[in-house]
Amino acid sequence: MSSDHRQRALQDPHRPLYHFLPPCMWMNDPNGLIHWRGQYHMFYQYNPDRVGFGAMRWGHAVSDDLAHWQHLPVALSPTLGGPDKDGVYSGSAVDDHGRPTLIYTGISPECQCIATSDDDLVTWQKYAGNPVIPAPPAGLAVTGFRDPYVWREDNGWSMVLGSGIRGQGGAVLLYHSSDLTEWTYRGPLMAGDQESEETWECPSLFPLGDRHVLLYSVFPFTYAWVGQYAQGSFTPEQRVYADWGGEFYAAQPFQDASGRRLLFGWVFDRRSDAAREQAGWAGLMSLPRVLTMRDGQLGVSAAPELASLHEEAYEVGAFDIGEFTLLPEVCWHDTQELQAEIDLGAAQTVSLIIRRSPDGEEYTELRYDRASGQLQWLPECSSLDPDVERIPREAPLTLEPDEPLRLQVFLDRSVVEVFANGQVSLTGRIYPTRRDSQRVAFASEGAGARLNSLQAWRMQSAGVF
Ligand code: DQQ
Repeated sequence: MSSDHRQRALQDPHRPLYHFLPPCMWMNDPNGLIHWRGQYHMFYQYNPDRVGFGAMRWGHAVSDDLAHWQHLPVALSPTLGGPDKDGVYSGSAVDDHGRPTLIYTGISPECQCIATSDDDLVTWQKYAGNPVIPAPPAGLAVTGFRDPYVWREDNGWSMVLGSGIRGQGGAVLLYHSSDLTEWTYRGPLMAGDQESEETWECPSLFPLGDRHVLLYSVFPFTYAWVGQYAQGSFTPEQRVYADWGGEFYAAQPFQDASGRRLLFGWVFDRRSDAAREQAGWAGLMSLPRVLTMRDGQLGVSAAPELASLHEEAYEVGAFDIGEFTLLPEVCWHDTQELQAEIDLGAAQTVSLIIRRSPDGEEYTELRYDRASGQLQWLPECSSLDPDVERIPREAPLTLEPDEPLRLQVFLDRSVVEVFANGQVSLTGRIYPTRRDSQRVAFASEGAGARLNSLQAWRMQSAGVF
């Protein structure tokens, strides 16, 4: 980690303030998420050598409230001559009868390893018998073999591994163990249908309400199968995105002491390699989300603890939205949470417009389209920088006849996270070039859309800037 990069990162106007990220350089996947003795521990893929991928370490941070974070020393680094000599890739954490244990992938070749800690997760000892799973099952032609996610089951441990079977498609492999060191292959839990041979990365399986959810990632999306799981067999019912934006990847769930199923994902960048190097950093962690299951539908909302980041509050009274209303200049920031409740009336579309320059040269639009029932992310005009990728996305959002549209929008400089009606989330990146691209506006097509309320808070730093 160089002080040049750190200086550049500190000066970058696009670097978020209340999302978790390392001081500079590169991060990707969340790893080993665990709620341990009242504190949230987050590990993550980290490369302090360059603003790009490389010999990966596990960075480490801790939080009392999921909102404010503190950096801890790097937890795992490659060991010369060891099975992880070329990188410590993604994995998970478990509480093994009071002993914190990490399960992760070593590479070249891919194999699974474990490490334990005796001092509340700060220093880690790699198991002398690593790798605990040295190679893929005999006779299985795999495209990948990584990212162990482990949970307690049947007086022992189950593991899903990200894989793909040649000629067949991406796959999730299931293993079982009684002691975390001896593992037995149980078969593919799920395999693709030749849609693509790409490895299904970072899988996880967990119960939620009366269903199970199987998550996996194929760049750039994290997918979620909702289905039923019993005795080592998963019956899929419906596949959705874990987040409907295009920059949320390798998401990992975990359960906290209250029983909530929380989710973090890696939010990656949409600017060029040269721009990242110049900025001194790339990659950040999403805000924590709470997953829910309602009538077989996966739901998501922002963790309520994020309210502890609120600073100054602002409120805008109700008004009829009309064709276009630019709100007065007063209170808009690039680090802000907005909560809007909108009655659609007879309108066909209604839009919340953020990060708008006064003359409308730059802006980002979030539009609900009633006919298609889609919440649309429209970043085409979000930046005047021609090198920034701007990809529209949409999320299905079903509103009951009198149900208002409820948007919770987190702006953190280049990061936007949107949560709608407890149903969907949509994460996106924007890189406005103008300092005055701060304004908020509403627009609608058709009659009768009304803003019932708009609350906004300036957000304080997560403590890791
Ligand atoms: N990133 C990790 C892999 C995983 C991929 C390495 C997903 O273990 O498959 O950083 O982003």
